[in-house]
Amino acid sequence: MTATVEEHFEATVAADQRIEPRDWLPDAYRKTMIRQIAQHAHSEIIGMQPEGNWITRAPSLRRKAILLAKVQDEAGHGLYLYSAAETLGADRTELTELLISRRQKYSSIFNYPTLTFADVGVIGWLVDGAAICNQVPLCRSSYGPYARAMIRICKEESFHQRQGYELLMTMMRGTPEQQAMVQEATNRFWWPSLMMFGPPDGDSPNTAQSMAWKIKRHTNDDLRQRFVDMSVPQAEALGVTLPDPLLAWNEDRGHYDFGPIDWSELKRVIAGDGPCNAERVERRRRAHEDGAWVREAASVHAAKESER
Ligand code: FAQ
Repeated sequence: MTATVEEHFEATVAADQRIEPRDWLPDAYRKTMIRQIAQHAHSEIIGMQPEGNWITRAPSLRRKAILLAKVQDEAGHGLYLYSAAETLGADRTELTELLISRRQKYSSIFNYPTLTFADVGVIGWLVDGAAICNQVPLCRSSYGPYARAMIRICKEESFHQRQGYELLMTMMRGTPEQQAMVQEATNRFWWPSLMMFGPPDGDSPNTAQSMAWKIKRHTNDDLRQRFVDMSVPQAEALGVTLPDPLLAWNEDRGHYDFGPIDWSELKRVIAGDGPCNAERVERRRRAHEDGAWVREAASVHAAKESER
């Protein structure tokens, strides 16, 4: 007896194989996948802005070249992810419209300002560190084009994390003022980095279904704990203090305990009321409008080419 398309889908997920664009998939799976990939793509594109703020003010040619390369990688990740969303039938122009009209989300972390050059290092260390922690398991996500995109993206994120950590190591070997800048940037980014993993499991409406479909491989809280465990020894090696007096090794659990997260702050930032939400979206909208002539010219050129 031949399997129905539904049975084929269920069997593929159960066998830990990949769902591909040509396969039948439930509407709700498609919707969830488009939502997650689009939010991820938007995060990469909006995520260029906080660090982009420092390209013209990098303290040396070497730091400028590194930062330029990193921000370009983020653009590449965004485009790569929009392509993955297109394999599900999403339209890239529509996704951009949804972003700039604030009907689709992007990561809360990019709504915080970058006040000093130490922020560039701390974003690499903590924000890219959190991104890697979250995204390495997504290399085994059930949707093939997304899982494959994650492999390449994670390789580049590892370079991003290292460049941030190396920058901070250099600053920590510098003057007391430079050391203070690193500590102050760490203080500002620590809690928002923990929020990147999403709401606590009990308040995460999407986790159960996404885990059942093997879109997500771990819960938000599990990944957050993994990130804390990973970051504490890195902070010690660096010589900075993480801004949490309750952070302590728990022998019984085999993990670090940490203090309560201010979930009202995450809710506020996701709802659009973070320190830089308006500025980030407005800048993206302006860039999209300024680029309209390029898209028009490219379409006219493509039409002429196909006529020939
Ligand atoms: N910010 O039910 P859940 C990067 C939303 S890394 C904003 O738990 P889910 C690299 C969530 O979407 C950052 N919204 O949802 C880089 C959902 O919204 P809904 C991007 C958040 O999907 C580094 C609602 O709350 N990484 O860009 C946040 O199961 C440096 C309920 O939450 C990814 O996107 C948040 N922090 O789990 C670039 C990774 N948390 O239903 C530049 C892929 C939750 O209203 C510089 N995504 N929400 O649409 C994921 O792994 C998941 O989507 C989670 C959320 C874990 C983010």
